Amino acid sequence: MEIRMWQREIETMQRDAIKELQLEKLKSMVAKLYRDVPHYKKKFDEAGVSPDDIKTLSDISKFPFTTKEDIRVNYPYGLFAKPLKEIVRIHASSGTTGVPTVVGYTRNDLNTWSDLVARIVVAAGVTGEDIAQISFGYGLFTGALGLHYGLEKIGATVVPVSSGNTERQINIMRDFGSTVLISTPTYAMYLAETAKGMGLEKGDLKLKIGLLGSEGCSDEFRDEIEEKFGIFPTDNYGLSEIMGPGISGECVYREGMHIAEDHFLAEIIDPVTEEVLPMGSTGELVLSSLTREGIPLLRYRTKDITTLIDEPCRCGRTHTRMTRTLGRSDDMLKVKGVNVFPTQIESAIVGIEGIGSHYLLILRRENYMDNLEVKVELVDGKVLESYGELEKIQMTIKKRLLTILGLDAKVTLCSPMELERFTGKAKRVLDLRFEKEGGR
Ligand code: DLL
Repeated sequence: MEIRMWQREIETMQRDAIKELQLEKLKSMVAKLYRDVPHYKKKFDEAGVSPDDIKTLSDISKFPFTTKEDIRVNYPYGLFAKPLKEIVRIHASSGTTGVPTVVGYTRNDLNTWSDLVARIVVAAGVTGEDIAQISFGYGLFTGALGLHYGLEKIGATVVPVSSGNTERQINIMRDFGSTVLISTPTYAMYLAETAKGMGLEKGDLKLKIGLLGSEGCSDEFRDEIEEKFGIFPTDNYGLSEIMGPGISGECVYREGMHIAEDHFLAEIIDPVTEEVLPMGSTGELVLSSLTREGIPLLRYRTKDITTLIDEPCRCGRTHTRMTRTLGRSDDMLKVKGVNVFPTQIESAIVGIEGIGSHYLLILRRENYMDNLEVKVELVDGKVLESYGELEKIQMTIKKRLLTILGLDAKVTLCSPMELERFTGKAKRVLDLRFEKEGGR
């Protein structure tokens, strides 16, 4: 099979050459941050480090981390390394708490960004012949516009539908002959259900590939999308602070997401001790910008838990890969002493016969103990009338959670389509532990 690549020479560079390139760029980036961004000058001075301290790549560990909070306290433009005159695009991530994190792109940043997105879409198997339906929300969110320009760059036909209006999405998909879907995995699942509800069979749509990113999902959830929609789903990762989509993406072998190492330096740290972990360890991904002009960040703590893979991939690409993320360190649930990520619960329940793929995890504190309720939908609402059947399904789920994760949870089965659907990133955890009595 011929493996297509967008920038073959860079994507297949020898590892030594990549590291050499990274060191050279890191040195000039650290010098630039010290010179142009007062926040970094202050932080470096406080930590007693200077640009001259970067002699090898691992010297980066002497430098302080950057967090979302650093971006927030510098709201809106305090961390920009270029005057606004040179900034040609602003994006922002609302987050769940208060002040948005604002990021700026220079013209060069936008060119780099579209090349990096072009790399991941080509890696996923998209070509200039494809019709790509973008079902991410257009706006300050980086997902839609990020994918948009990368797909246009490779010559695909872009259909910028944006998110929502789900039946209309399906009509467009059918009438325009969309072959690639760009959305979150959650929305892809919702679209698949809607298509089925509208009486469409797999063959009625021309969809082939799903570029599903912006949130994690389990392999089981993804297999269900593949099965229901008849598409080949691939994962791609990014975050607005660093660039948006295009930081890493899977190739057709789906054995980890290729990180664009000529633009980003990746480290894995222990999220608690903040110590850098050796290659192959699982921990928090920390990313440094090597080329960003608008808002370069050094050692940005992503909170995403993953593992780096150093060996070249079967596809011939040589840049380090990251495994699909397990979740965010701040999403980890602690239930009666068991630490668990929502995706692990998803893995254990999706695919069980008789239940759907949407779920809600509700945490409550009762008698000073954390209790977890797992709400899942039945595929067939009639089961609700048969107590015996209901109990059987409930027990299967309970047992799986206990044997696979050691988790003792209350399982509630609901009618089909009862749980909320999402057109972007899903919110599957409802934490009521710190609410006053009388809350839901
Ligand atoms: O979600 C950028 C993006 C858009 C990536 C479209 C891919 C496709 P933010 O809204 O800033 O940016 O959210 C970033 O989302 O730190 C992860 O926790 C999560 N995330 C993004 N992609 C993935 C993924 C975009 N493939 C935050 N798997 C990140 C798991 C992901 N989590």
